[in-house]
Amino acid sequence: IEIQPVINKYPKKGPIIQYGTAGFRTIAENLDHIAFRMGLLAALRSKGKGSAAIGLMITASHNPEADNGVKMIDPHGEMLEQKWESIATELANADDNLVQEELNRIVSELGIDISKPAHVFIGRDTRPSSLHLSKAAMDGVEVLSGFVKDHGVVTTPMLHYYVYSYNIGPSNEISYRENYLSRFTAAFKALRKESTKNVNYEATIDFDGANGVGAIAMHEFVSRLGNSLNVNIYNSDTTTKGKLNFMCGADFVKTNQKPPEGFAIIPNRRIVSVDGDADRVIYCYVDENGVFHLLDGDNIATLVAGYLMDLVRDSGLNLKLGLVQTAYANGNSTRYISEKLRVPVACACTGVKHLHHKALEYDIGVYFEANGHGTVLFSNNARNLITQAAADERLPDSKRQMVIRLKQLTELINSTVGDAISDMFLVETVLYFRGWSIQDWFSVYANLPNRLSKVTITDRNTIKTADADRKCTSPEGLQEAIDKIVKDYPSGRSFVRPSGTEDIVRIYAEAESQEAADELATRVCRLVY
Ligand code: 16G
Ligand code: ZN
Repeated sequence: IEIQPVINKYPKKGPIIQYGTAGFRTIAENLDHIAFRMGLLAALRSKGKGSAAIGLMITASHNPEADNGVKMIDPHGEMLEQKWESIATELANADDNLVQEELNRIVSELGIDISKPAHVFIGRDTRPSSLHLSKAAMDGVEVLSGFVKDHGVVTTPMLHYYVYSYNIGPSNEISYRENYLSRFTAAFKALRKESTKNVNYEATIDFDGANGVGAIAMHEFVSRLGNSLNVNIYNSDTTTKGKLNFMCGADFVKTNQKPPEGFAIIPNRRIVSVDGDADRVIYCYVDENGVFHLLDGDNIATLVAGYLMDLVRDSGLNLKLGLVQTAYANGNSTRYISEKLRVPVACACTGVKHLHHKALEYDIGVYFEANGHGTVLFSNNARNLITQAAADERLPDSKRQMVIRLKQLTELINSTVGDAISDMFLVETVLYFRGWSIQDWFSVYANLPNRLSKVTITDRNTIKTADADRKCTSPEGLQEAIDKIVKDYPSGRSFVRPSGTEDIVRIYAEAESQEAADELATRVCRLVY
């Protein structure tokens, strides 16, 4: 294959770049060649995977509008296999005249049969640069004679779900989009048919779409929801330049501990914020005294895992349930879920792929990062047991009802990856069955005050961690020094890790008061600096 002329259309630009925690991410101007080369690589990956569809998503998620990114989605709708991350990094950084050679090397080393057809699904967020980058990616696929399916503007989890749907079986007549929208609305509505003691629950939310694709998707859901949930959609301006993720969205709310701007806040009303590609969700509210309250991924995790634990128990099914968190999970959430609710908790490294992987160890694996990214995985064993029990007429009604509810929940959840909208439906469902207002949910446990800081050092890779980011193994002595400081703070905890997405080191600290958490963070920052 002679592709040099096309390679030359997308000359390499910018500094060396790595396939990071969530793909390549940098300022949009430096991504043309990356998008193109990822098109090439996705085509090869598809050929090597028996022509299964591979996804390419153009997004920089919660990051500023001027950034963009490319990430690859594997056949089951999951993140790219780790071994391929370094292959992607090498291809992305190869000099223009060495790209062809690099491709040949990948083909021969991995024994890829390039005569096989390739299928690549491409999606993009609403960033001004995304259309252009998606075209570059398509060019890459097509130059290797791959078939492109351009899904246009979609949320990241939509594309993950499309890839998964295509690869699990014959695609049905209705479109991927319609299939996605109708599956989750149907499950949500079915769950609402059961009446409950929904004493404090009110079926109205204010939705903050971060002026991104989440707002577009939500508009489409709302037209299908009927009166099962009243969703007021705000921050849905996806065309005015500069508005994406600006003063709104899940990352803004979580990082600044403030409600989103862009609409009038109604006291005690649930506000649901998603990020720029709608794979994260954060709840918050402002009470009647004007005090802001945040319900982040930890709160969602405990809500969901606690409820699923009850269903498993009440249904009598023998299923092992567990929750996976990261080191950033608030210590009180971990204590509450493991000690009060008796749900086993595991800790994984930061980044969805690590949590996802760990969650596969359970029959029902719930995973959430504090930043609002997460989902629930059901093992095949769990799905089979639930389906069998749901059809078992000998089961007493009370148990059967719980089994059926579990089954409906498996249909409500997008297990391929964290999906802000599917997660929101899940939270709304649990609150509905619990009969809880957002204050009821908030008062379940109190977060320990915490501080997340960052410092820039010459080479962040000198910092190495183990034990799911909780221990620092290099430079020597740093961990001992941290331990020594932490001893000064009751309930204190602190750890440092190099960011996987920015050239900085992150420092997390929690303690019994905000002052103490701040002070602890500052002292640990000084150790790193
Ligand atoms: C990426 C990850 C997110 C993680 C964050 C950590 C995915 C899809 N996204 O956004 O899960 O929390 O990176 O960023 O994996 P950091 O390494 O800069 O702290
Ligand atoms: Zn995102």
